[in-house]
Amino acid sequence: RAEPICEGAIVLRGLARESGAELLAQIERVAGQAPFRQMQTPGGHTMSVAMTCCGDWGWVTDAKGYRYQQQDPVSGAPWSNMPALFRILAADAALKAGYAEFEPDSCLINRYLPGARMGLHQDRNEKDFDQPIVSVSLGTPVTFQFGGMRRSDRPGRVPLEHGDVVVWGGPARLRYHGVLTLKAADHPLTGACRYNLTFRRAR
Ligand code: MD3
Ligand code: FE
Repeated sequence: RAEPICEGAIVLRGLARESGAELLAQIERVAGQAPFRQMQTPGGHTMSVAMTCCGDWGWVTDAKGYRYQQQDPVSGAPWSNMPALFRILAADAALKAGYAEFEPDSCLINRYLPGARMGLHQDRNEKDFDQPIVSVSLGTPVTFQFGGMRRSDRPGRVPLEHGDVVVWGGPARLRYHGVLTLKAADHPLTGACRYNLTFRRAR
């Protein structure tokens, strides 16, 4: 059920599985307000992953850089509220990993189609690195990569499936990580898609 990945990181296998259908219904609601879009990196590349956000602060990237902001840059409107189910799931996972009272103010929703990937990077746009990050995988399986504190550290691999939840904190919080290219597959709830919910305390 709970598998340590490295110091400070733990996978809670299947924790979100039974809420999968309701989580997907909420993703559709959020995407109705702020449709999935492939954003531009500061280097001018289009991300292969499509993203949307909910909560007080949404993570965005464009030519000006990576940042959190309260308005959707596409519509200018605020992001939609974080669904109660999202907040409860994130807090429950964090508690199980030893972090009491995790109150995320940001949920980034990543959508991977076959061929999409996320290269090794650090999550460092948040204010307080003592706050953990909770990640929920839905849909088709993928191989997750976690490296060290330097991009050049050779990464380890963890398979992540529908319903798996990972909590990263403490000494793992600033590790490099990424997602290998999504393979073609079929999931009864999502078809060919993989979704990842990333819960963070931005401010
Ligand atoms: C390991 N997303 O959006 S979240 C991201 O599956 C991102 O979409 C991945 O990385 C995805 O930034 C995985 C898992 C994650 C998040 C933060 C971490 C892993 C982490 C911070 C440190 C180490
Ligand atoms: Fe990340």
